[in-house]
Amino acid sequence: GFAYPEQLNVGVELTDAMVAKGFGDNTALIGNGRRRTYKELADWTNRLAHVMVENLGVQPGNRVLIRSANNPAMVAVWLAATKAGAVVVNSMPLLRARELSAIVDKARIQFAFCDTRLMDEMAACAKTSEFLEKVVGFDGTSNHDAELDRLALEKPVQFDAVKTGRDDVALLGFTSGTTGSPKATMHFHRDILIIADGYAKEVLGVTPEDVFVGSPPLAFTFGLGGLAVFPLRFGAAATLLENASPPNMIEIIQKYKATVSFTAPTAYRAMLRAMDEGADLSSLRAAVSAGETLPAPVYEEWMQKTGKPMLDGIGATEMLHIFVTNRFDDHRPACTGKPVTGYEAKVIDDNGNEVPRGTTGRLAVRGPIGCRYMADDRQKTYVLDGWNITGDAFVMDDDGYLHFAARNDDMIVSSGYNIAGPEVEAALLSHPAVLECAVVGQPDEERGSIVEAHVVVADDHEPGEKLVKALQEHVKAMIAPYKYPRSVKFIEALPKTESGKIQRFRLKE
Ligand code: 3SK
Repeated sequence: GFAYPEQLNVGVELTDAMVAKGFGDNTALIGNGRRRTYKELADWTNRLAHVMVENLGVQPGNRVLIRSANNPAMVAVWLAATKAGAVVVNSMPLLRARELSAIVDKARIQFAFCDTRLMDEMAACAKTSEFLEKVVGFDGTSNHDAELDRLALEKPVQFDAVKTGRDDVALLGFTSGTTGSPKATMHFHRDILIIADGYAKEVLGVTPEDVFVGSPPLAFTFGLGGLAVFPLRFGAAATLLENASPPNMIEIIQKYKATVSFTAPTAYRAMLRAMDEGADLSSLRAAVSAGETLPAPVYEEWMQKTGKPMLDGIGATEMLHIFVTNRFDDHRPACTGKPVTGYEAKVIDDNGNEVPRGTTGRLAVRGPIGCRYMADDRQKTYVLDGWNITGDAFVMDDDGYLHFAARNDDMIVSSGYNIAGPEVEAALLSHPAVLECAVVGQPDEERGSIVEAHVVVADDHEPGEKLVKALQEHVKAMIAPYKYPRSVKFIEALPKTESGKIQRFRLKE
């Protein structure tokens, strides 16, 4: 098991405690062309925490939203708010006002810290919110040219962090689920250390010499773990990229000799092609793949080119991070591996009974971190008898290895983004030309899946290329642009059951 003191503040553990352990001069964060040591990060976060408490009135337990792309300032603001005892929601930079409002309302957010470059949608959300009290800008480029930064420069570099308990909630991880309405999952201070002391230590063997790189947003717990918690827990360095397109990642890997990468198969494919063109990615000692299934050819080509396995893993926002994974010395193609030490896994049928090996069923896991939905009925069906019933269908082979079969719900995973089909449908339905619609995921070589909309056109509108473009633009304007349907098909009527339920599976055929 994991033993942590009763009083624990993860913000302190990842900064001041690292300085006390002798890592003060190690590089902690690299971003916006600058390096920050652990000592600089500790000082920075302490100054910010002073502002949050003294100038803004943040109290322990207050809910705080952070809106930013991945950059060192976002990490510093997260750690500072945690030191101030706040409960933090990290949000994605592409979210629009209506998506932000859903999060703000669900979590009753009182304070928002927003990269000044992303203020428009935040301000639009604040205008209508009954919960938000203060929206304060910070400078994501780390030039200290915003309100939060300017106030921080006046503050001392020591801060008496709030004495949170190890079982106090530190973080809310948002997941849109199948309905598109956001659900918050609560994570304690200790949970954030467990993912590092469990998975990152056991499977990756992180050392202070490591340099991390990757693409998932810090707003997604996959990214927060892989690009902030894991490096900072072990005195390693994290490179943070606002634009983590494959070419940018490849450049950073070569420039900083990155050793551990966290991304999805789409980006690994691009890295393999770059290697063909002469890119030297030999500094990478660990390549973690999650968010989409890892196709066997990508795993095999990586193995052949680097001599090392790509580490496929599966996690969930509900469980904070990866709970089933391949390992350097224990891995197979088209296989997600075995539970992380401390976790158990089984495959069950709809009645909760374990199915025979070789049979597809729902993956259920239990271990040191469990799902806690905030005020959501789904808790009753997600956690049964201490087992967390994930939304994924798996097969366990005769040797106990787990193989992904399908997602049980309507989530579409495209280039590592989780997109709830019903949310895209709602956006489409608000266009006057759409009478009815259904959105499904279609397999795609590049992106794993793409969003495909099947649309029944209203009488007075003409189906055609012009309408496809108009619908795509409409969705991009309503919700985060990455959710737009890349494929739009017009049909006479949607396939439905006798009781009127749309049969989405028939649209996939
Ligand atoms: O597998 C995933 O989608 C996931 C979700 C949250 C955290 C970590 C991972 C790998």
